[in-house]
Amino acid sequence: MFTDASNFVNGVDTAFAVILGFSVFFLIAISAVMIYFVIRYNRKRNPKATNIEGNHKLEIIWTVIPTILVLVMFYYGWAGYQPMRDIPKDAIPIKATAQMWSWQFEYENGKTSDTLVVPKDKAVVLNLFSRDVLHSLYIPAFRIKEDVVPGRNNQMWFIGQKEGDYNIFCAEYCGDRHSQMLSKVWVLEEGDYNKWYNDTTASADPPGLQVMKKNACLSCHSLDGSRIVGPTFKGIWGKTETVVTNGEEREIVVDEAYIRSSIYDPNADVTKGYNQGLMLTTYKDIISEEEMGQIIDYLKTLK
Ligand code: HEC
Ligand SMILES: [Cu+2]
Repeated sequence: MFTDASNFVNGVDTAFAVILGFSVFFLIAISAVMIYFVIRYNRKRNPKATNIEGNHKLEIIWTVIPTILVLVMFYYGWAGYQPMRDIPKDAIPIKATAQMWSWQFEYENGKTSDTLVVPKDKAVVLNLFSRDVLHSLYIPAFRIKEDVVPGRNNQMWFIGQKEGDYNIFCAEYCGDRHSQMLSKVWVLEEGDYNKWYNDTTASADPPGLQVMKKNACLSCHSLDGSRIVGPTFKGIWGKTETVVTNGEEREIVVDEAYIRSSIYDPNADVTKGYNQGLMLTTYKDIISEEEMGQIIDYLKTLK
């Protein structure tokens, strides 16, 4: 737990230890004094209570000492936090996109990955975007967390200092499968990183599947027949289905036009038994005509 996985571990852990230290000290000290008073001043030993009125010396002591203690805690908190806001100019920029319920990382050369791969000992800055709702990118081992807010370009940065893989969580409740919004950071030696970065061999997945993985379609639609948030894609092509259009139920056969409208205008026909409004209101700006064709070709193969 206490490793130097990133450049922020020390600062955050020091602040944590200082505050925890103060808290434990006062827990013990206050409890001890309380127990002592209960015994020393009980009715038998001290039948007549003394009424103390005003004591300037005491007032000053119990104002000044806690003020100093609080400022000490503030100092360590600030010293740990401030460097997080100070993003180095030469940091490697990576675009991090959050969407219900997956992460997507895009590099300067256009390479995309659902795992965050970074070189060891190099500053990396994540430019955070959300396609839908509030998320929060949290890497506990690195001691960093930053909200991902739609319409706002938050940033976070770090230096991975130890090779290995570390968990990424979403730390802002974002709906049904929030707890499955998981990924990893891989910190690689620079040589391995460059090899990974420059390897642009196409993935072995069919193009339609790649498009759907990239756009997190599969966090709501299964390929194996199971129901997640939306209907499964297994056997979808040519299926007869009941949909609700403007409040009216009607039967349709899943064809090209129906799939297009389900993606470009998801709320027009809502599959019976499912909630509307879960897909983005339209994928028009996200999925191109070419990609739409690839998705349709792929869905045809899912018997
Ligand atoms: C956040 C969850 C979610 C995501 C992400 C999502 N969908 Fe959906 N999708 C649904 C739900 C719920 C329905 C059923 C309600 C409706 O028709 O709007 C649906 C319906 C559909 C349908 C109609 C299915 C049928 O059997 O009638 C298609 C086709 C579809 N989605 C394709 C996609 C594609 C392609 C993507 C990725 C670009 C995607 N969806 C992303 C939740 C999602
Ligand atoms: Cu999330």
